[in-house]
Amino acid sequence: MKTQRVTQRVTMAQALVGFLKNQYVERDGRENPFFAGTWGIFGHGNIAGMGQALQQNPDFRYYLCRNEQAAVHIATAFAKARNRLSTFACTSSIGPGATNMITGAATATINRIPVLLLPGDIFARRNVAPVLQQLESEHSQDVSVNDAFKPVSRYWDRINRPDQLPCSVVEAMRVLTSPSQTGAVTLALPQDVQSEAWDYPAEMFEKRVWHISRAEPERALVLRAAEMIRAAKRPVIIAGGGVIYSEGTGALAHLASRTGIPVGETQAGKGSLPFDHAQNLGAIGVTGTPGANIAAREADLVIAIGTRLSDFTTASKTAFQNPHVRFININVNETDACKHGGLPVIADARAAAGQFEAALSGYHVDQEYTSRVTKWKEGWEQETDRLFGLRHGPPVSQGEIIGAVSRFSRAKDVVVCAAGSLPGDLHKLWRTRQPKGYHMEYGYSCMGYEIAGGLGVKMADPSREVYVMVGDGSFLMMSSEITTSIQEGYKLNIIVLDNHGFSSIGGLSRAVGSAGFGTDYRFRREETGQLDGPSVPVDFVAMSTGLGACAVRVTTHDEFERALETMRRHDRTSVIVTEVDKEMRVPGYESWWDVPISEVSEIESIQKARAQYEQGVKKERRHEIAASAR
Ligand SMILES: Cc1ncc(C[n+]2csc(CCOP(=O)(O)OP(=O)(O)O)c2C)c(N)n1
Ligand SMILES: [Mg+2]
Repeated sequence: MKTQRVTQRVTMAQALVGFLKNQYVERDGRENPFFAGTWGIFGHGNIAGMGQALQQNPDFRYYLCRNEQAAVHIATAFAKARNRLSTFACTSSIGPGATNMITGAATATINRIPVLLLPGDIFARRNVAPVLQQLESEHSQDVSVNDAFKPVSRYWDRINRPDQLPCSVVEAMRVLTSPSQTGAVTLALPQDVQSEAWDYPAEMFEKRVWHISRAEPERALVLRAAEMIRAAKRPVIIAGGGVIYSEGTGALAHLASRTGIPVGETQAGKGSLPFDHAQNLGAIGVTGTPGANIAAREADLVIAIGTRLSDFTTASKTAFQNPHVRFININVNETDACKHGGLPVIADARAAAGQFEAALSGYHVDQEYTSRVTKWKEGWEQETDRLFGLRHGPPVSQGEIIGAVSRFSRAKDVVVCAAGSLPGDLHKLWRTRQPKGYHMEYGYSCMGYEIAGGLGVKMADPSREVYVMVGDGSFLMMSSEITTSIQEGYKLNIIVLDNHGFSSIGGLSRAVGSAGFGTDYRFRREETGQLDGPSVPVDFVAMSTGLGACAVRVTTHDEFERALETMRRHDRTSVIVTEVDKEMRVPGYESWWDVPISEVSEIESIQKARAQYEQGVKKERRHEIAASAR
């Protein structure tokens, strides 16, 4: 019997769009399209290829943004809010449009969030080179700016011939839908090839469903881990983003309640438990609560679930000071699972939490530990109330603004943030009531993520109010997607906390003995030649209204609360600008962060800071070579 191979003669770009719109994912029997469309900006490097393909596929929606970096942040935030079960593609022209996406790619990859990047590229045909915006190289015709995506992508390919596409898109989907490998995937699309036609196999355009697996933990390791836990006196759980992405928050809540093991949350893991869960000690690490950090310091066993154990979580490896501390790492990713010489349980967080609970039946931490956990929690609630209750200034304190938003927002609402002093304060203070209520990009802590990210979060679930909390520095870096939110009809609630510069890095500068050098937005003074004049005035209200939002400036706490009420009634993106007192900080609690200080300096404050620093470094531990779990 003869079988006829069915093909469709379409361009490479048309084939790509035709393929992408038919990709679905399924987890636990729930199925959805993987791509919600494409973000981008057209230029000569994609308008005739990708642009034309998108034009003839209106069911694969094209979204026009203001900055390609923002496009990637929108896609990343959307995917993070959807627990990595759907995302966007991002198309750009060649050259600057493409390289604008590199920061976004790094943000996505570091946070382990899937995004598909489709930068235009130089002619594969070569004969007309150098084309506009082409980076020429003397030693190779096969180099373009898109090579710079390689280290920040989990998969990278350049489609130099149309018939390469089928192999490449399948690899791209494999990586994007892999819980352990996911991140930015880059397919560089030479401008000429995008428009070239080929006879693509028709199967390429059929619906395809990618199963997203839940890796079960190995039985022997569960039993070994259970033995370690039963032998432990002071175990502590660290909950990372993996708990939330795997929808394992309920399973973790059971495990913690049944065993009494307290839980500290990382930035990505905040919301793993409701803030008032009896075992939730809140934030852990550099920006942690006293309870979580003391529990970590004394712990003889750390059960890390779905976390990369970054320096903010481990307080630069000073967080765990018990000389006998051992680690159990539950993670889909082998590298993470093997960190700190831990027992590597390579598994989905939800699957593993369930199995751990079963293997630990009858086990509970002792009464003394339980009452300490209760005391820590009570102490922390009081401290939070104190900071929320401050009636400082004006200028008001950042803590009381967080308090006002936290009280005003509903359980379902989402707070979005990324860089500056807000992430630390929010990590400590925000009272998360639902797993997706706290959206912090703190893998890359990328200034400029906030508003773009807020838009991605809103698109992921328009029924939730999104509160974007953003510093003046981040706002000045990238506020342009306010206009995009207006264009698309997605309302954002944006709160700009203006302290005329960098509270975070300014504070750090003081802590390292450098007196805030270069961290304030001030005029340059002729007498000193330095940026130590009066503050440079910026009208954030005018900026916001100029971009199409409603906006108001407030001064007092009461005005701020009233503005929140008014904001709720607005039907489009709305901005409240408030000055905050840079010096009225939320303190740090029982933690440390390694920021190396000049070993030699003429300045006395630096010498002092260095001496203190050397004491701090001495506390750093080398868990990875302790091999205690083996
Ligand atoms: C793109 C980018 N550039 C630089 C930094 C380093 N950085 C971290 S926080 C910060 C200052 C942020 O200022 P602002 O948004 O006003 O927040 P504040 O520190 O005042 O709370 C800087 C420069 C960064 N995280 N991201
Ligand atoms: Mg600031």
